[in-house]
Amino acid sequence: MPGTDLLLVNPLFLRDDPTEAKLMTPYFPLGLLYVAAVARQAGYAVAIFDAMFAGGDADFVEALERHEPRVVGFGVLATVRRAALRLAALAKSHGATVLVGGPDPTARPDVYLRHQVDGHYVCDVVAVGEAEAVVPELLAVLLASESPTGVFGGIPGIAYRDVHGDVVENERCALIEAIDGLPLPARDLVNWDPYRNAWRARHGVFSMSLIATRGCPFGCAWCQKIVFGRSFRPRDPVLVADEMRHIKEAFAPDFVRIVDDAMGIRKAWVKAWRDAVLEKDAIIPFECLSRVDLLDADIVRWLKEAGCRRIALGAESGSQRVLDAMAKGSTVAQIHRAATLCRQAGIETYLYMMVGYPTETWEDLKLSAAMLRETLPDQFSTTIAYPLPGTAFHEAVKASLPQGDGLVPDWDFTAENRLLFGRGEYSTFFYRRVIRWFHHEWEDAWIREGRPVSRLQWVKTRAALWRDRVLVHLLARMPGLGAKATGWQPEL
Ligand code: B12
Repeated sequence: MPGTDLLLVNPLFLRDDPTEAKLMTPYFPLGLLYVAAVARQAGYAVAIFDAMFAGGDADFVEALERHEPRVVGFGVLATVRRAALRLAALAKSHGATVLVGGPDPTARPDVYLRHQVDGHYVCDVVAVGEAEAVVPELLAVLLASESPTGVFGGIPGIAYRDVHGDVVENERCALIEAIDGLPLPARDLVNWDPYRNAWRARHGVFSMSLIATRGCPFGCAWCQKIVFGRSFRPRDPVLVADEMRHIKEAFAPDFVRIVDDAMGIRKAWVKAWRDAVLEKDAIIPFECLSRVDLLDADIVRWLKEAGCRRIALGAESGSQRVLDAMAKGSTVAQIHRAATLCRQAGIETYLYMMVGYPTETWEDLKLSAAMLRETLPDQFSTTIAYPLPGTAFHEAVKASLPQGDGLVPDWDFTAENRLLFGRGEYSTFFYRRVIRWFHHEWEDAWIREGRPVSRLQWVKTRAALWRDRVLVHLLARMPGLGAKATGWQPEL
């Protein structure tokens, strides 16, 4: 499609991200599909370059040559910033105007706007926050001008360099209240075959994503709410059911991930949505995220009736003291209760755990391990706390850093948070061992609960558990071990 107005890019190369490649649960980012949909609705020719299964940068160059886009737009999370900036330089060298958006550029537009390759800037403009409000107007201006300099003055919701090269952030657009008026994500622009194949080969099911409500009013100190704010904006539950019906007919996924920050914020909404899904025969087995303090027997039952197979819960820690330090607003008792409610309803639980949050001690980690043994989630994952800009956690970490060394933590790979902002007692190495230890405690607890395993597997798990127990106990007594090994990366 030569002469494409807007080429939208998902810059996540699975081949370059060992964590994502191992998980193999690829989702095409919904945000980009919303941007594509509004741009198309406004009459622009839109195409997509998806790095997910691409072989490398040469594929992107080929896409640039095929589409000859006037504007190239990147949707960026912190984990793919490097790749996005690398591809942005290629887009620029092909004469395109470069637009970036998504949570990371929203949180730190200056990092993108100041980034140079061979003395040339690679990003022209950042869309800050929810981009549906700004993209049509911005495209009109960009496509009407020869050069992207000096044309941004009156456009809200963007950041750019002014004629002096200074970064300017215009007033933000208000959060979109009329979200039911937005077009459906432009899923038809994506080639789903490699997604379907990868999912089915690894997991036996193909999963797609959708969003039913935007935002979360809770205030966890580490959560970056830079795009949706502390808002809660549910879509009309009937329209969500319509979208599910459409997805079912058009793409036939075996599973859906509802990416809302927290299901169950408004109880009546869940009931209305469950009714609509049943009425429209729109059931697709799904998983969603929630908070342990939001679930009750009604909500869990309605979710089950609407097709829910798994609920991911932000448990984070088995220590009330740590939960309070995170401003989590929930209790350890509620974690136990939520796990029991889900089990009784026949819904799997997936717990998100976090280690390394400031003030966490060895005693707290032991409480987390015990909580995993007692609640027995069907799955769980543990991340090492990472301070995202725009969060209270980030502010606290920044304040505790030695001033003036010009170095900040960086995040090259998902969950491989090599941060580890020299604030705590323990090193990344220690926390990585803790993560393995948690895993073996949990595995052992399941075996004791009666999960059938071979004799060999049982011996292996016991051996790994005792090795990890000894190791983490020893490391816990040697604070600082390995701390220097992680180091700091200069800011891009
Ligand atoms: C679903 C989800 C996932 C899924 C799927 C991601 C995907 N590819 O779809 C999975 C589980 C894989 C995942 C993984 C991770 N995630 Co995640 N995830 C989410 C979640 C819950 C929803 C994302 C979503 O679809 N939102 C709905 C869309 C409509 O919103 P949006 O993406 O923000 O898009 C809007 C704007 O940002 C903007 N926009 C977006 N793209 C573009 C592009 C252009 C050109 C423009 C102009 C505008 C624009 O306009 C969009 C429409 O309004 C968000 C939280 C949230 N509320 O958004 C976290 C979130 C995006 N994830 C986050 C994190 C930290 C991660 C992980 C690093 C976690 C980890 N430790 O492993 C990994 C990284 C994965 C990777 N390598 O890329 C952070 C991002 C922080 C950051 N600054 O980068 C978030 C914000 C959570 C949080 N509150 O802290 N995630």
